[in-house]
Amino acid sequence: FDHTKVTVIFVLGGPGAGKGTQCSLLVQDFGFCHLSAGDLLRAEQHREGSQFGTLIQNCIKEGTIVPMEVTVKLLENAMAAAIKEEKGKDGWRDGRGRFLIDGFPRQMDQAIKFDEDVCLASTVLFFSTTEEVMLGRLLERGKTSGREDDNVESIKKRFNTYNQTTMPVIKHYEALGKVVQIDSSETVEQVHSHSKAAVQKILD
Ligand code: UP5
Ligand code: MG
Repeated sequence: FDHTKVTVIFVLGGPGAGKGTQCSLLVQDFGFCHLSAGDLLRAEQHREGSQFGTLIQNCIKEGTIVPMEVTVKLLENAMAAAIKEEKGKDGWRDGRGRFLIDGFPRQMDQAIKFDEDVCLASTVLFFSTTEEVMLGRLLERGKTSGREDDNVESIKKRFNTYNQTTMPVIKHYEALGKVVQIDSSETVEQVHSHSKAAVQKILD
């Protein structure tokens, strides 16, 4: 696809910060195509004939990062498919495709590869709150989510990877002046009103 004809916003923040929840609301406001790297990996894990099923399952349970080639390829394919489908529809406005890329990049090598091979993101929406809040939300969700990583052991490992590996990515984009930080400790509606205003500013 034509890389100059897409607007990409990365959505980052710790496990359970509310990335997916806020992305869904922003899709309703602005008609983005929302791609969650974690959701794409979980779909690939369960796809019949995938050679990466076991690898992905192990990484997700251990809270470690799946090798970047796998994730970048899944995102690139999903973007190309969306562009093919969406032209003329909501995610496609003024000749541009708009993407919210949720939960990616979470390691520096992924960020560099995506920048080089796919396109540059215009902004990073960074949802931040405390580990206490995130833990509470994930344990609550774990009662019904069926996610293999919504248990205390996996959550602690996810926090660790987030602090060690993903925070440096956020710092990198911060140095480039691309980060908009939003406190996601408040209610879904309150966080949404801040997110909506921030995205409106980006698109203006
Ligand atoms: N909730 C949300 N907002 C709330 C609010 N304001 N007040 C009260 N409750 C709120 O929300 C989590 C829960 O909290 C929900 O029950 C929600 O209702 C409630 P959600 O919006 O789902 O939060 P999110 O930030 O999306 O949390 P998620 O668990 O999806 O974050 P992770 O970043 O941990 O998960 P992800 O799916 O992105 O990645 C999973 C794994 O995949 C990673 O650990 C890694 O192993 C792998 N991965 C890679 O290897 N590479 C990648 O590039 C991406 C992922
Ligand atoms: Mg999510």
